[in-house]
Amino acid sequence: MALQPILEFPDPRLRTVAKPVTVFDDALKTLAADMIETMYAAEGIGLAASQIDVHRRVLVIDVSEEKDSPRVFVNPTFEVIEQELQDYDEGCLSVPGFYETVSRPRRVLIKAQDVDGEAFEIEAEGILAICIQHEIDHLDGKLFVDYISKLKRDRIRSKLEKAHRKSA
Ligand code: QAP
Ligand code: CO
Repeated sequence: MALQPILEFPDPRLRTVAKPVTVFDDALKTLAADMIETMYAAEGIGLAASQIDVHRRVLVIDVSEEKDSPRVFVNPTFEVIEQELQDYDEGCLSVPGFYETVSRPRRVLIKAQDVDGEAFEIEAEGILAICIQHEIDHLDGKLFVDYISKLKRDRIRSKLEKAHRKSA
């Protein structure tokens, strides 16, 4: 297993639309394991393959208290089952240090495959519903900062660009 570097906003590679997974092989299992390791090391609750520059439709999530229940979603999609929105102060491992309120549907039906290609569905609400929608956005090249004002987004962009210049 190997820790992978996480791309940070405004890296243009984060705008890539990920392609569906069609082959459920050992390379996919290694990718999922690397993503889980990388998510835990960064103290995140969710990570999309796009964030480690792999443009395939894979994401990992662990919203458990004990951080002992990683879940892998391959080719995930969702349907809204309750139009009601919930606000949450979202963060992102690709936008470190910044949190902004985003509104998303409160309850969703998630359809995905596991690492063996087995299809499954789960109903999600609360933080899991928010997290899965946030991570599927990554697979479509979208970031939570796309939902806030351009003024706030540009401010975050310039602060992160400055931090990247300093650490380069
Ligand atoms: C996405 O986000 C998410 O800024 C996952 O300095 C966000 O794991 C799902 C993190 C909100 C549900 C609700 C962010 C860690 C982690 C940071 C994350 C940071 C360190 C973000
Ligand atoms: Co994110």
